[in-house]
Amino acid sequence: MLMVAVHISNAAVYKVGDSAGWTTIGNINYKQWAATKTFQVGDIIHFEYNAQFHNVMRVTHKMYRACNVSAPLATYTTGNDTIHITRRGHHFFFCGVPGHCQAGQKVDINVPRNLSTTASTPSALVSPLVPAARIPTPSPSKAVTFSALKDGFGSLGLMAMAVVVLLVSDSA
Ligand SMILES: [Cu+2]
Repeated sequence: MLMVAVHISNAAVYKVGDSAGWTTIGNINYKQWAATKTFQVGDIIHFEYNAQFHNVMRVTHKMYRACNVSAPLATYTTGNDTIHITRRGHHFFFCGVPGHCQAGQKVDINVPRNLSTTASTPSALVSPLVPAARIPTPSPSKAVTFSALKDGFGSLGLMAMAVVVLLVSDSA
């Protein structure tokens, strides 16, 4: 449950093309646009465009490279589409109107697979040198140790430890 909260707090909304939006006008370099962003799971990709002239198709890498509009994985046509990023890896989109993909109206939203989602957490807390198995787990036989820990670290320290346990198990 804590992880969900962490992800929501880190989620961002990215408007593709920024103020220009999703268009063929102005030769916007969507590759450059995407390269300046650090996408994460939980983020929202917002395509804003004139639905009379454009659309959004999510496609495979092969279709993306070839601008092949014949079998999109998904098609969005409202002109105000929000797409939730729910997993890591590449997410390929282009405009399915003939000629638009070839003209550069295509974008690859890449959520790095090994990106730490804990950039805002002090690095000492997420050191990969601490194996998850060696973090003490509370059990009846260790109740004394555990309460001593609690007294030593205070509730904030315990919360931080809980976060570490969750993060380590998440990235494993
Ligand atoms: Cu278009």
